[in-house]
Amino acid sequence: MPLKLYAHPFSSYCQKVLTALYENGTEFEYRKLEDAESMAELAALWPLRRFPVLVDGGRTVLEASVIIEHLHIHHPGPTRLLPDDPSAALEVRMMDRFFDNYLATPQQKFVFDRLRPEADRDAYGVEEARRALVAAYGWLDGVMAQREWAAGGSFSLADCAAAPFLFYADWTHAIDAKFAHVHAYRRRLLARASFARAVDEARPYRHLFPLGAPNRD
Ligand SMILES: N[C@@H](CCC(=O)N[C@@H](CS)C(=O)NCC(=O)O)C(=O)O
Repeated sequence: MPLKLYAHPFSSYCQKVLTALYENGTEFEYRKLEDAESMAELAALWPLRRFPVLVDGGRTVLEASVIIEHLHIHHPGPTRLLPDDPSAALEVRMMDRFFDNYLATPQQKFVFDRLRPEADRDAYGVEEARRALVAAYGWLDGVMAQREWAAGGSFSLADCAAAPFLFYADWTHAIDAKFAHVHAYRRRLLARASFARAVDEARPYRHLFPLGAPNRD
């Protein structure tokens, strides 16, 4: 039975999983959430309706990081997205948590705020998110001064997370030019074939970006 992925091409968390799937040429059935039928199936699987969701046989797997861990265990390929060494794997998971919690979460705050009715917007919360993003860019710049990929020398789960979150974070609150290591890392991620494919598949949806997609990348 093929893997089924419920996802939307423009979603950052979906691109995180798509990057992992493309990295290893893993076959799957793409249940695109722009189709009402796929959305109804997603709602039946996961009432919170957040995506991506993976179905592998009788098992429903939630959360992008856990989906990638599932792929690593049950559908491994040439790119080992988690190292065998438990201590090295901890570094990958720590960086993955950094990208989810301190890049994706504040970045989504801007986007979700813009989607609210104007009277319900949260200027204070958005300013907090902006400060968090700037602090995260600064911390990451120091880390990436020494590394090619997020957790060291090889592409991993953490890079699958970094790629879409840095991509959209720079659109949302531009990464200052002084963070040259973050910019160089973002360029390496954009040049990686697996992520470049996810970006290309999402091009037709750029008009959906509520903050106005810049004409680049
Ligand atoms: N913690 C979830 C987050 C997933 C998430 O936030 N997905 C967004 C799309 S990028 C979503 O489902 N948005 C729809 C909504 O919030 O209703 C994960 O790691 O997969």
